[in-house]
Amino acid sequence: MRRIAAFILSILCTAAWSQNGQNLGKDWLSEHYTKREVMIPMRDGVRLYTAVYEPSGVSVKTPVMLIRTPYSLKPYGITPGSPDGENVRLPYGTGLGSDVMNYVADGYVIVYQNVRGRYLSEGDFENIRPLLCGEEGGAVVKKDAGGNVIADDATDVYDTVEWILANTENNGNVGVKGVSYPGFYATLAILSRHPAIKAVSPQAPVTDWFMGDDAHHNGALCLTDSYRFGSSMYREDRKCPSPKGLPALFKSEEDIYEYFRGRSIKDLSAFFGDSLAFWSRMMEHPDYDEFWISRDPSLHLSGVRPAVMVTGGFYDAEDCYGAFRTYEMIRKLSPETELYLAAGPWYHGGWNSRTADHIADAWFGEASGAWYQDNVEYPFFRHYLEGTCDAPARVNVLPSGETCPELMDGIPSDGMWKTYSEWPPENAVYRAVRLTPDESLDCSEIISGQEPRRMKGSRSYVSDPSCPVPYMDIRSSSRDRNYMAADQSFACDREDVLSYCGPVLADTVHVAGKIVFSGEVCLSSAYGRELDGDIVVKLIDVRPDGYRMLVRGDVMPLRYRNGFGSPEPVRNGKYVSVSFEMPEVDHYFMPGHCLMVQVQGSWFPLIAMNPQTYITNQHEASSGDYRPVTVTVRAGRSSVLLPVCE
Ligand code: PG9
Repeated sequence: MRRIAAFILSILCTAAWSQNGQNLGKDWLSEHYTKREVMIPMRDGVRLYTAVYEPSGVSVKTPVMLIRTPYSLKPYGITPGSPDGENVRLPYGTGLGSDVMNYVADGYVIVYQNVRGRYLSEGDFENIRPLLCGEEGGAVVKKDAGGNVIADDATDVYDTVEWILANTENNGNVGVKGVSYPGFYATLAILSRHPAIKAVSPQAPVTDWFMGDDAHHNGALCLTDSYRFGSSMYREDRKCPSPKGLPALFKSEEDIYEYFRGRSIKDLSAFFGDSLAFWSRMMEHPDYDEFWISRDPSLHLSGVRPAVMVTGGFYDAEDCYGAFRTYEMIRKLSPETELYLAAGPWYHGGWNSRTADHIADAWFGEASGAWYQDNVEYPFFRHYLEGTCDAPARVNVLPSGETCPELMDGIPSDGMWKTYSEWPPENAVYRAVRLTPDESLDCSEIISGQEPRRMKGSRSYVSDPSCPVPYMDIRSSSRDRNYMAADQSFACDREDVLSYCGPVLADTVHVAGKIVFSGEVCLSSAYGRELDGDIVVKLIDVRPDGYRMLVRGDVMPLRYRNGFGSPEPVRNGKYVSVSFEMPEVDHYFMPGHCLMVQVQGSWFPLIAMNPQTYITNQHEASSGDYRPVTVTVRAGRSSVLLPVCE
């Protein structure tokens, strides 16, 4: 019923001029839009390449939708240094993403801009540039001690919005959105504090590359992503503006498991030499220090004036962390903000696909991206930029659940999307599933009537750097995003993976919120007193068809058990306590399924292999430092804490 109402609402909200954003063709675009390419001057004189798509023949002034990106905006119709381009009729290469078509249909001014230092934009690119202009944003032009004008990714937004307001027909209201790295720049748009920016949607935003996005998880290096994709994305060494990007420094079509196995980070770094400055800086900052803290924009999200809709995917292999971190920090630092969350069982950017309906062999019932675009994001921006349409619910979540294609009707009976009053849901209560001295998982806190077990003992595995646990059961030359919901059966057969399986569920167990591991582990080795190791914990949904679906997994280096900025060795043979959080889920463990937990010492080469002997800077470990350790997990005192919705 709710969906029918939402559909009717979306029809009623549609202005006469608009039409279903998805039915726009090249003829319509050519008749209704022109494109011009301009170089917009920033306060320090640097000019940024900007593609401006403007409606023609509209009688009303419409809002602006701004997207800022480090990625290509080809086709580029102007050359470096040339004067601004002429107004040309579409479909000159269009370049309008499918995710803006609802706004195009309503005649918005659509603006795409390359950030400073990328492609035809002038200036120097800096990865996740710290906020330099201060908490008050870009309203005041400031100078540094040397008398140089201070410009950053927030002041660039401020100057760009000033230009747009003065040089296009618009209603004075600006929306900003972006996925991934463009999501980072959407967050910086909030921090520009420009008063015309009324609504912002950071989507899977790059937020903290040490704690959980792209480059590291809890300080453990995401090897394949950083080394492979980073060898192009991290580059900051271009000589001049160009319509072409810088090529990747690392190219290999070899299977990544075999390529990286046995290679120390020191050896891998030697391949780059000084050619990849950001990689070198990462290697010089192995722990959570000012280098990383200064690059987390979420720390500045107080006094947020625009409405904000954070969008994220539970199965996003790149910036799942960034979405929920951004939402959490605005809730904490800026409680007065009109804050929204949209989340679903999506891969990275999956909500922008109108047809995607699964990841790996986990199905989520329908092409949820279409529903999200038309009934969640679109009303959000229209409400705040046009003053029409009711705003969507504050929290819009599509849970994952029964995921066997042939059992699609197993999706939670109370409908697909849930509009909680807050996130995490207020009725979620943490319950422990406890690791036992055998292969069972004690779920007595969750399953009524089951008696808790008295427990002693432990289980052990040998974590051997020469034969690390694969993150996925495939051979591939790149990291496969499907790992986030892949079948973990391959790991069940390994002796260096501890699997704990609970009883078959008679009732649904609904888990919504962060997953927490808390345990006691002991490392022992013949190779020295001071050790280190990674604990990888995976929460798994065992389906009746035998598919062991990963619901959430993450890694925690034991060196950071007492603080990410204060690494400590683990004494050989001594138990230590370790607790860590894993990003939010919303998952229904259906009747007939089982809860499973796996614990292992590597997740390779998604995550770099820990040398397992303690090195002050683990990235400087030589091949001889990589040694096997025996990991013992104490039963009874090691648990996974689940936020169970009662
Ligand atoms: N978040 C993605 C990424 C950026 C930079 C390095 C690695 C990954 C992305 O923006 O696509």
